[in-house]
Amino acid sequence: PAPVRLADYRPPAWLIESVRLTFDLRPRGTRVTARLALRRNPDGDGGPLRLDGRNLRLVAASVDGAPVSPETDAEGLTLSGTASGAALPDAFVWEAVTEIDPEDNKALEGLYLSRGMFCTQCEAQGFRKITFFPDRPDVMAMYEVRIEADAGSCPALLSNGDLIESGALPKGRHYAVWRDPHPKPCYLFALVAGDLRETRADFTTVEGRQVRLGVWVRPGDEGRTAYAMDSLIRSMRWDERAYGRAYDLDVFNIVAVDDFNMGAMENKGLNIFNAKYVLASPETATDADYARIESIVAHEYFHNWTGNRITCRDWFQLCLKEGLTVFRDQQFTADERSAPVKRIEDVVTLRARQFREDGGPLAHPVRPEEYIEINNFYTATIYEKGAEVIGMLHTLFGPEGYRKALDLYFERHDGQACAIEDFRRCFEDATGRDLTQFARWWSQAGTPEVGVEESWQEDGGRYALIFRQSTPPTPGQPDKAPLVIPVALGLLGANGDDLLPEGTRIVELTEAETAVTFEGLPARPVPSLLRGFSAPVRLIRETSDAERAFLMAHDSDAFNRWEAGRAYAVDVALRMAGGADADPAFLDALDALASDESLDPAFRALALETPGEDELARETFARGTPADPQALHAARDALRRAAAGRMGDALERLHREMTVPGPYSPDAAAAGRRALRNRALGLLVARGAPDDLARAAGQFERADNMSDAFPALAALVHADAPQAAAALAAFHDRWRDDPVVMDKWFAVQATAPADDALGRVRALTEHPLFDWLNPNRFRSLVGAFAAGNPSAFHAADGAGYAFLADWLIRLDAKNPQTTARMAGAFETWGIYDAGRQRLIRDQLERIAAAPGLSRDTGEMVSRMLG
Ligand code: HT7
Ligand code: ZN
Repeated sequence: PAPVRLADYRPPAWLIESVRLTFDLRPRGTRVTARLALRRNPDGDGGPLRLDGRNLRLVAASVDGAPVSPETDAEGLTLSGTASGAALPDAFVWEAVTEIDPEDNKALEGLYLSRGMFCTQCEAQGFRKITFFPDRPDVMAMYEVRIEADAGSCPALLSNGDLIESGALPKGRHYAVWRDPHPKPCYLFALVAGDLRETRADFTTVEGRQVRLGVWVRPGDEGRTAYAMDSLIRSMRWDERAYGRAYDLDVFNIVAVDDFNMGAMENKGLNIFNAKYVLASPETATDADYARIESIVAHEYFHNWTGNRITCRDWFQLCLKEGLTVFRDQQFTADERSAPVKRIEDVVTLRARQFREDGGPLAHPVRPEEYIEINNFYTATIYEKGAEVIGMLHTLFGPEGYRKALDLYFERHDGQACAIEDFRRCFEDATGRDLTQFARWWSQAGTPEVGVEESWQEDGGRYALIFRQSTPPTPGQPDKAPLVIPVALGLLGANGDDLLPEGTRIVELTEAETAVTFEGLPARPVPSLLRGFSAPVRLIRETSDAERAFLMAHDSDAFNRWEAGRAYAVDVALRMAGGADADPAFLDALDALASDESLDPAFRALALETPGEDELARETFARGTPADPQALHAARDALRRAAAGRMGDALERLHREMTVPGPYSPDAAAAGRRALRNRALGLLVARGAPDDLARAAGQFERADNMSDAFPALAALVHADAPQAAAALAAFHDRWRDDPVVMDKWFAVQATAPADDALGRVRALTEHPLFDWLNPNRFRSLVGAFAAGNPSAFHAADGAGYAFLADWLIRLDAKNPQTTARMAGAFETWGIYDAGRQRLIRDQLERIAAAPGLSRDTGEMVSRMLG
């Protein structure tokens, strides 16, 4: 298929004033009547009416009431004139009846059935699977939606906006009519119909609007909605306070759905969520689950202004809504919980997902310039690097400058479909600064590298830092230009005090080489660079173990304190993979940090986290050697054993003392204590003495909440402890009817690095609860194995690769979106030895040759093959 290009953007030929949809819902033959009031766009090209449509059966069509027979093809229809052969008038009413089959829709795009519940997913281009329509985000219209369904199986009928009418119909059916007064693109349309129970709350906005909030779930799940509702209310208040943005409808509904390709969807007034990101109770959800629910609820709510009120002109502008909204949800979590802990977590994710993507064959700019399938561009680069770009604007202009620019953006562009240039201009107009060079962050792919050299002259206390930036070539972009890189830095004296009067200074790198000089320092300082990870770059600097230990102990910037420990841990693990012993000085420094009671337990838990095998593999490659997954796995294990051996007493104490009295609460302080306690448990189990295993088994047995139970189960299973089988059986027996919890059961086994790991995973694919058409379940087994069990997935005989490829080929025929996303497990093929590279490429070629391969997976595979 030919790519769609940003350079080819043209305004729509036709605009839509209003949309009236009627759904006659039936599992096997839903009829959709669409009435569109169309008007020629004076800025358009004057062409015929082209409507997108896929997998639709056109039953009838008319123009101003007169039947027409437009030409249809696989991608839609074209209407050149009226039934009488006359040219189309400049404004007319198009009406079409189409028939679709929700039950057969396993791609989960458009209208589909999820365990008897009708549900839609229209972003990015799912609306064209519901009716013929100009399916592009710059066509915005007001919607009125009438839903008719069986009253017994579908008592709840929901759509966007406000409910204006409902009632009974003959033959046990009923109807509801919803009207959304805000013009929106069709990707924000939503409909849900099913047997759902509502948890209600009332919210009064700062502007005095009374809003009815609802969280809708399956009967039986009502007891698990409280945290999502609480998160929603806190998000609404926060957006009023932090951005001056209030909610704008009388209803806001969230619905939990079992079958869902992604996390959640911000449809106007009717957010649809993967059930996994709504449902939580102390017994079923871990602290990490609670935190994830909070941030996803916030993210989707924040889209109401950044995405819905101001939307994207075209899909190349996706980062305009996603990067900005991720940045906003990160700010929210930082405010609600701990800012340094949140920053560390975000950087861990950024490196694990985005740096990985940026360093491989799937690298692309934050604003891509072409795509074959837009669903393949809901990536870490668009989301996470997109958020980093906004974060750098926040750093460069400070909170006041940032807020002024955002206020201007909302004022100037409310109700519009915008491009990155519109957003950038708001910053330029609000601050007076030209952002031409900064804009390269949106157009240039790849992770910039910043090399640092130092010089020191005793005489005059003169210290200089020379920064050299470069960005490696990426597919389609061999040459890169210098970026604007804000580097937050501090200088530490011998006793650990900050030497700069302002503590942290922001230095802007704009050239390939930038020198910064400091005068009058009492002694050679220790630099603390890129504080708070002020830019998404790889910092490259010769440093010593002693300096890292010093920063771990003294840096006033919490992020860099953690960063020094992480970089030191990576070095030690890689030296161990090369045959060295664990460095005792590192273990001492780690012990000191983990035992420092002046520090937040959540921070200490992060400091105790061992770098992952994928991180170690990519770092090995960055240092010039192909990664050996089994050697890295062994080295990581050895490091954990050594840490547990050295820190045993401290870890036992942490495990004993970091308990949380009273009933379970998901608040950040309690979660932080549990995180530290569980980190200690994990290391103790790595030590592997019978007492250590018994400690984990005891925690599992006594646990009255999932945050205690699951880490204990994971420790036992991953250590292949004798107690693991009984614990897995008990967990299975208790939770077999609960899909969200059972996903954990599959995932914990899929990620266990046993010798026969693949055999165990294969056996689990035969388990009666392995429903491969459910994306959560598929991800929890096949996806978790490929992404979370590196030593088994990268087995030298290639069996792990063949297993994944088999499943991707099978799933692709049903659900291309989830398949294409998971194919990214192969994206790091270039960091391994020639043998593994060959084996991976063989599987990619096998997938590419599969008959009927989807456009989604085809694009991913061909980009990976290069
Ligand atoms: N804007 C949404 C992204 C999305 C999506 C969600 C569910 C299923 C398919 C989807 N395609 C795109 C989610 C978000 O970023 O908030
Ligand atoms: Zn989003």
